[in-house]
Amino acid sequence: MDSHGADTARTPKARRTSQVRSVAPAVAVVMGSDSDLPKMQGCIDALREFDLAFEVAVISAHRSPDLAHQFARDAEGRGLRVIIAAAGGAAHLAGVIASLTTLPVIGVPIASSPLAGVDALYSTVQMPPGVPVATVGIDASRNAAILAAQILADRDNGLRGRLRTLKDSMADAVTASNATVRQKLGLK
Ligand code: RP5
Repeated sequence: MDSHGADTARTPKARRTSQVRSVAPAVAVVMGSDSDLPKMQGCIDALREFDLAFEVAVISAHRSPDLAHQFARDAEGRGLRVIIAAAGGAAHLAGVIASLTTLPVIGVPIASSPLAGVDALYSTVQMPPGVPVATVGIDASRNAAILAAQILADRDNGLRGRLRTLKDSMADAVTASNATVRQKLGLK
C-alpha cells in the first residue's frame, strides 16, 4: 500500500482506480435548485481555499425525493464525512438528509422566496429532538464551509493550520480597523 492506501501491487488500471477512490471527497455540497448556486459560491470558494476535496449536486427533497433518499443513504458508504445542504423556501433538504444518515449535516437556509430566507431558516433549524442539523445563518454559505473544515480538522493538522491562519487574519483585520477608527476620531 502507498501512503494514500492504494494497492501498488495491482495493475496500473486498478491502481488508478484505487488512487481515485483514495481522494474521494470528504464534503458534499447539495442544493435544492441550480438557482441556489450563486448563494453557494462562497461555500465552494472557501472549500477550495481550504484545499478540501468536495462534490456538488442539485437534489430536491420535494421535486426529486427518491434521489434525496438515495444520496443520503449512500453518503457514508461513499466516504463522505460532512454534508452541506442548502435550500430556500420550505427548506427540507438538510432535514431529510439528516434523518437518513449518521454524518453531520450543515444546513444553509437560502433567501429565495418572498419571506427572504426566514422560512428556510426556520424549516432548517427547527428539527425534532434526535435529528440535528447544524444550521448557519441565512445565505451564510461560507460559514458552512468553515464549519465543515473545523469538523474535518480533527484528523488533519494541515487543515487545522489553515483554519488558524484564517482566525489570525481576521484578528489582524479587526486590529487594523480599530487603529483606523481611532485615527479618524483623533484618538490616541
Ligand atoms: C427551493 O426552492 C430551492 O432550494 C430554491 O431556493 C427555491 C427555488 O427553486 P427554483 O424554483 O428556482 O428551482 O427548493
